[in-house]
Amino acid sequence: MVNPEFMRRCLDLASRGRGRVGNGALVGAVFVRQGMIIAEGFHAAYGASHAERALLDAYTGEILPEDVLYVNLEPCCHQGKTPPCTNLLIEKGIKTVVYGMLDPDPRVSGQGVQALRAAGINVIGPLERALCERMNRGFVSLRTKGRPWITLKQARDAQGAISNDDGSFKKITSADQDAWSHTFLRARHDAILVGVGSIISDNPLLNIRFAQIVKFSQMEGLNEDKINENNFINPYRIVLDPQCRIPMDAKVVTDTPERTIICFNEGQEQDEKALTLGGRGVHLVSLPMHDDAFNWEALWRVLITPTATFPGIASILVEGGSRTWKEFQRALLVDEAIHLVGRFL
Ligand code: AOF
Ligand code: ZN
Repeated sequence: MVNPEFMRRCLDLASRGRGRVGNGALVGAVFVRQGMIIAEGFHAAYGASHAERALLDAYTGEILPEDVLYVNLEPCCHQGKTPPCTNLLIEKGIKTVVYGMLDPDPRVSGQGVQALRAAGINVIGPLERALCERMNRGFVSLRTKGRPWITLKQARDAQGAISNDDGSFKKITSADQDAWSHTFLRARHDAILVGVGSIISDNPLLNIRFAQIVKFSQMEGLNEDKINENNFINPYRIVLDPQCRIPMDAKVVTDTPERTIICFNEGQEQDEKALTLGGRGVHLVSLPMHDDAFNWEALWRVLITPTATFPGIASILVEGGSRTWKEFQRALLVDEAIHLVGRFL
């Protein structure tokens, strides 16, 4: 009676919110009648309608007793930035709901399913739970650990070197590996984090220019005019720079500076350089340090808390260099580590 294909379609739709939902969940929903999808919706941006509401705002047709709503996250039952989805589903007369995973948010966590069942709705799930949890690993990490999901990415040549002997930049990965890591690593995290040493030696752009992502418009033959050309958002860049050493002409503070977050030791706020960077739109975060390391808890608080100009983040790709990797490993802050081995000699 249930079809996992429909849950996977929910996940496809959910992924369209990547980079936009901030500290919220990636959620897609489909409405199925007689084995065919007749309406779709997704959580498009921080503060926007939840997936179920987006779907039901767009679908104004009849709702029949045999229709089934699929959604990859348990429908919420709390008043947040938007009203509870459970009330909406009940009011609309939907009789069957299939969900992918329970919502780890303590305001929901099972109570959404309970509310639907109490109203006589047939609730089925979890379905494709592992895939659903993988898609929302950042959101789950925020709600259960109070910090973003952290992936460590390291690139080394065949001998294990990460730079030339004098510490200068060495191109390690091939074009294919770059395309892969932009597509599957960078484009799937909300932020890319590096130490200022990497900025000084490599002057990287830290964006997803090599990502091989099919535009939604190409996938579905939609009218290009209706598609915002910013379908794919570059991740934020986070630079750990205790003493504010970043060069003023570094690419990360000249190209889209509003996508860059610089973290420095407390007391640098009035530094002339910091003020200039702030004037360009760079986000500045001053943090307490202990033993040469940032107070991570203080950093997480800033990064997961939305403001008027920043929706919060749920996942970080740590790209280096070696000192930064070591700090994350020492602080037990690694959820996943990816090793790319370059073929150049
Ligand atoms: C759903 N469908 O599409 C999403 C849900 O501040 P709010 O109102 O956006 O609420 C955020 C919480 O709502 C979030 O922590 C999660 O529990 C749920 N997100 N729920 O039914 C959705 N995005
Ligand atoms: Zn909701």
